[in-house]
Amino acid sequence: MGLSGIVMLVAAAGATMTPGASQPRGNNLLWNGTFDGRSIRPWSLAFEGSRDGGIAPSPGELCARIDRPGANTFSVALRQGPLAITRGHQYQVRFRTHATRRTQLRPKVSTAGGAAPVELWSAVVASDTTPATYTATFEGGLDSDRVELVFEMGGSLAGQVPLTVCVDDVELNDPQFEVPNERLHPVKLPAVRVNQLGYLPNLAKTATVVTDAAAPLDWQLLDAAGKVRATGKTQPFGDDKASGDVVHTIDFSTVTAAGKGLRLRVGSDVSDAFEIGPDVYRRLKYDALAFFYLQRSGVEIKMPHAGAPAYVRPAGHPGDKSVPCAREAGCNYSLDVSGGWYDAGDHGKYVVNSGISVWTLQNQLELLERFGATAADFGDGKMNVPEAGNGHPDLLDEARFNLEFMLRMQVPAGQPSAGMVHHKIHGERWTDLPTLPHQDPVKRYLRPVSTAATYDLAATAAQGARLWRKRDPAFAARCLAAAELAYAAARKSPLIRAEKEVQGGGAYGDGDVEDDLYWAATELFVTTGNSAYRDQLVRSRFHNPTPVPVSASLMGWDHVAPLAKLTLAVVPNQLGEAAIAAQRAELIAGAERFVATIAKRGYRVPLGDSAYVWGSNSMVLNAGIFLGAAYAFTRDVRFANGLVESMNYLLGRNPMGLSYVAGYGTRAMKNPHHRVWAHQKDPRQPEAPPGAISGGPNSMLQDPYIRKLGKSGCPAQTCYVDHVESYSTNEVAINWNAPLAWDAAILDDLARAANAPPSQAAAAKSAGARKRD
Ligand code: 9MR
Ligand code: 9MR
Repeated sequence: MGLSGIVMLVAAAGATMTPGASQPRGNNLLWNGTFDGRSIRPWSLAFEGSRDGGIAPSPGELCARIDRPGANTFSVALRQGPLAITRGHQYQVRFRTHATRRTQLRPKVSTAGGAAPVELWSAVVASDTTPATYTATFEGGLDSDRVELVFEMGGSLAGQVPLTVCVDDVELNDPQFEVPNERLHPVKLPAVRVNQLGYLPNLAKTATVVTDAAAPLDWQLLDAAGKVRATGKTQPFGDDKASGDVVHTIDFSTVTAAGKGLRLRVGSDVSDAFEIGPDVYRRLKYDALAFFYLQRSGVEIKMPHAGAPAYVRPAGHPGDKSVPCAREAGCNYSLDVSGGWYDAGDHGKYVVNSGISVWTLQNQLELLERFGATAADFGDGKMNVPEAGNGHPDLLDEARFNLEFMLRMQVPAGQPSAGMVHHKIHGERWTDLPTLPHQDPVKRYLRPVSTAATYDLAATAAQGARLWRKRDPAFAARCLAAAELAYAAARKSPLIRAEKEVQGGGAYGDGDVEDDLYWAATELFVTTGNSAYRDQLVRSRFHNPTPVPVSASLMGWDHVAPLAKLTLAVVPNQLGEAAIAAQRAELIAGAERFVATIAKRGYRVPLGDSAYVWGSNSMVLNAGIFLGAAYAFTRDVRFANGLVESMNYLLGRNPMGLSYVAGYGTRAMKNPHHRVWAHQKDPRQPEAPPGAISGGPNSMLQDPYIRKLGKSGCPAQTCYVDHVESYSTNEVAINWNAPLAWDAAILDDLARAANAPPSQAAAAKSAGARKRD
């Protein structure tokens, strides 16, 4: 099991535990120490081999049946973690135990993972047929949020097997532990989960009900007055691994009449209210973009563009007009890297993440212009931006605001790495929450150049060059020159990796730059028609994949091959009809896989059902881009419905019963990890603005706040908390809001009459929905 590393001791190991009655001292850090529910989560019980034992059914306690004790004491182990321990706090361990025959247990508190686990406390206690309560205290010897409590029961500890050992009422108490609010006030959710914003009349309408009923249940669709508008039967689905829920699904697609304040009822459970109507995504498609204005650096954020006075603020980081190289960057100039968007809840500006975000905004216009009916909705004067009235599409103006920042990150002529691009610019340490951008006291530096950042500037600027060619030829020429220079520089320095994580900024370490090269060559080819770029792109392993690799459907800041494919498939170019058709086919195959996955999930998401990554909501949104594009290429309504289902999940049809988009839905995200929208930490600051989307569930639980919530082993879709401190599950970011804008814009486009897909009623096999007059 690989646990034989060096164990450092920071407190007395083998300490004594007193049997006998005792009182809890302080608040309990542990979850489910009483083992009252159906599941032992967040505990886990492990044996050396899967046939060495198991859980012995015994309601209200945890009993381990040991058939074979294994070689080591830890060969049988019940554990809960990660837990957060604070140096100097006084901890008390309490639990009850009994066993079918005399045996021993070794409770222990130690850090988990890493090469050298640190043991904070342990003891060996006896257990037999007479239940006994044990108590011990110890002092927290270090600060760590990776600690676990383990009961070792194997190896030499075990008495004669087979035997059954039980524990119950397990507590790890700390008088100074601040019990998280989420724990003191758990939210009671409706069992019927819906898209809290609403549904488009001509597309699929589905919901999910949490119930362990075996047979189909009756559902009713209620209007705002409580009148039954439609009825039908649920479809039992069963255990849904990604959510941990047992569910049925509801299909009410045949209901096409518009209405507001609608609810779905199953038994006595009633869903949150929602709407059916063609305008459901009308406002969201703009609010998702308004996020970018609020993230602007270097300019005053003013009304009316700020949306509400609470978001008005002075220009952030005026010092970005002259930022020196960090020592590690190996240069000695300062650059004007002002402007651009702040990446996320932090005030770093990162070229790699800028690349995909700018591209997504620009691609939204490219796709709508060619396949949609609503490109003009993002034209001049249509968005709430200061550039409205300048004669150019507002969407391009917003993208340009960051593109211009990216251009400034390029190493100037005359320097040794001229043409390369600095990976990022950020402070030398993290600032506190909240910190207003104009009050940030931390020194900021240009970090070293990287090949990935250089290709990503090349790609995005090449795309910008074709979009601005007729609109602003001088700017277009500047973009193209920068792109070609960057491309050439990166070809000469193909292996400059991003530096590893340093204080005060995200890493955005992109291990493989082959996809970035493919993307840059592709954008340059589509913009210029130059055969040298074509020769490069067709050579890429990402261009002609055999067999269809994940790269076809995996899209993110470090997986940019799909961006190239989307460009080839959307923007007219000279690659040749057959080759373009092949790229479309690959994107469509990716979308087909998402459609197939959706059908296998209780909450109908296009994601796997085990681990969800940091920013998982963007995986859903980027799957939406595949689905939306596949619909544009094929007009096959299954793809449009796949996009709808993806959005349903994000807008409330999920096990958290939460809309991850602020301002949209009855229970919407409010408290993102953000240095301005930190209302939860400082009531003078605003909550998240409408249209900002959270990164969402992250199975790795990579921040201390979520680690206090007893979430270890959480079903993927529940590894989340709407709390300002939870930066690994509840931050916002430009590369997450960009696909939200894209998806919402395409959905709104689908809803417009001129472009409406065939009626859902004809396309879908209805699951028992029956309309009433
Ligand atoms: O606030 C930072 C957030 O924007 C990043 O996504 C995250 C991971 O890089 O780091 C956050 O900063 C935390 C830092 O990593 C550790 N100390 C606490 C910081 C919270 O503000
Ligand atoms: O989105 C990024 C995610 O894929 C990484 O796993 C995570 C940790 O490196 O960082 C995320 O990006 C953050 C960045 O490093 C700093 N600004 C906030 C970003 C979103 O949390």
